[in-house]
Amino acid sequence: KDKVVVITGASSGIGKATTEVLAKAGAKVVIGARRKDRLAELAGEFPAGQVLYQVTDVTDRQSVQNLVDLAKSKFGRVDVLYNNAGLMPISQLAELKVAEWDRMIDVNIKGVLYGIAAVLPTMIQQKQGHIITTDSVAGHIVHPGTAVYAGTKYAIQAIMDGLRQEQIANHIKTTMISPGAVDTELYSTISDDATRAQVQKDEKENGLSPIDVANAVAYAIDQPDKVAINEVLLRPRSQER
Ligand code: NJP
Repeated sequence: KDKVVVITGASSGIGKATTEVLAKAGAKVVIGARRKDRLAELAGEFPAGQVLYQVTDVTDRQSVQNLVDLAKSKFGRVDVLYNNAGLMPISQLAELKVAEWDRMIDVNIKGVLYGIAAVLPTMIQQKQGHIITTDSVAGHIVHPGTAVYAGTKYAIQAIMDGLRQEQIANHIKTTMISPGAVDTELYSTISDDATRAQVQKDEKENGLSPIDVANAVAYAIDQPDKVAINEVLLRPRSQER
């Protein structure tokens, strides 16, 4: 209940909801994203000093390190890192939206690796820790248009399972949270107007609430020391694939 948790991508959607669920349960939470106003507003929902924020760009290794260092300097340790920041500018490969491919790789893969790099020495020294990442149903299934997005989430499956195996001796747990559609602002990163409108409509009408996903994160964190929840895959009941 009094764990120290660092969350990236906490300015909206799943990261914001997770901050609220964990802080209400008593955790000390250090939140990062690029939009300062959103972070400040979220931190302001809680007693002073319980939720700290820092503007963070996960594509910048030093920026992620600074976020983790803030948690260490204010609270003395880091129990959980939740690598949640991500984007989903989906398109067919033949459209050659190469800048968007680069961006997804930078945020969804390299951002997660920078989080791992920022926290791993501390967790190894503590001989205790928990690294969580928002993966996706797209880490298991690809559709036309989702090749690169799914590719980033498949990559995270490999990285997180490698991390799990390497860090068993140091008592570091790993969890992938893999949702289907969730009603968040993720659609806003899609550049094609018709696709963006369709995804927004689907997520609003059929998607999980961000709180549903946050509850899965809390479940993984709340387990006894011996129990590692390595993945939670949750879909809206109506979602087929
Ligand atoms: O989306 P959204 P979600 N540096 O757009 C941040 C996965 N997922 O909550 O920087 C730092 O509301 C951005 O903050 P800001 C998805 O792949 C979702 O749905 O201020 N932060 C915001 O806080 C992703 O990994 C669905 O713009 C950066 C957050 O990321 C995770 O869920 C389904 C950043 C995005 O919040 C959270 O996304 C699924 C950067 N460079 C997986 N760039 C779904 N919604 O349906 C972005 O399977 N952020």
